[in-house]
Amino acid sequence: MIQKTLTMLKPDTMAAGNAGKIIAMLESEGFAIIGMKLFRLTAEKAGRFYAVHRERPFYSSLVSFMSEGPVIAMVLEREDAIQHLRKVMGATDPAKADPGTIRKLFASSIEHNAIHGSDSEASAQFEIGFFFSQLEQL
Ligand code: 3AN
Repeated sequence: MIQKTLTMLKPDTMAAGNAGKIIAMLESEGFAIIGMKLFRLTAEKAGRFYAVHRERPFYSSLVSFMSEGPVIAMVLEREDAIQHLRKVMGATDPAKADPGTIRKLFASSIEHNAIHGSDSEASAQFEIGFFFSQLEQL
């Protein structure tokens, strides 16, 4: 099934100058980029984006990390986009990520883990709508 998913290149990726390499990997995996924006999240907006993690011990640290520098958000389209992006990203903790995955190659810790990808149809819908209007997607 052709699906859309939301990815974000996190502030660690932008600071390290790895955005281009990660975008090239996503394109070579067959994802079409159908929406793209570069911006800096406010702490308030990062907090709303990660509201599902509100009760987790790492929430405030995550919110401050995600608002410390620019991010690139993209809407990606592909067969089985949600699951395939999760596979290409690798495990949340780069120490547990498979060789060749984005997080194995570019993440430095479980928090500074380079890239975000929606984890379900419901979260993809919420996250795409959070950043992109209908008019901003092909
Ligand atoms: P994923 O990004 O693989 O979907 P989630 O949804 O469990 O992982 O976590 C969202 C984000 O919260 C992660 N990308 C990571 O930046 C941060 N995070 C998750 N678990 C931890 C943790 N144990 N300590 C610090 N940060 C964490």
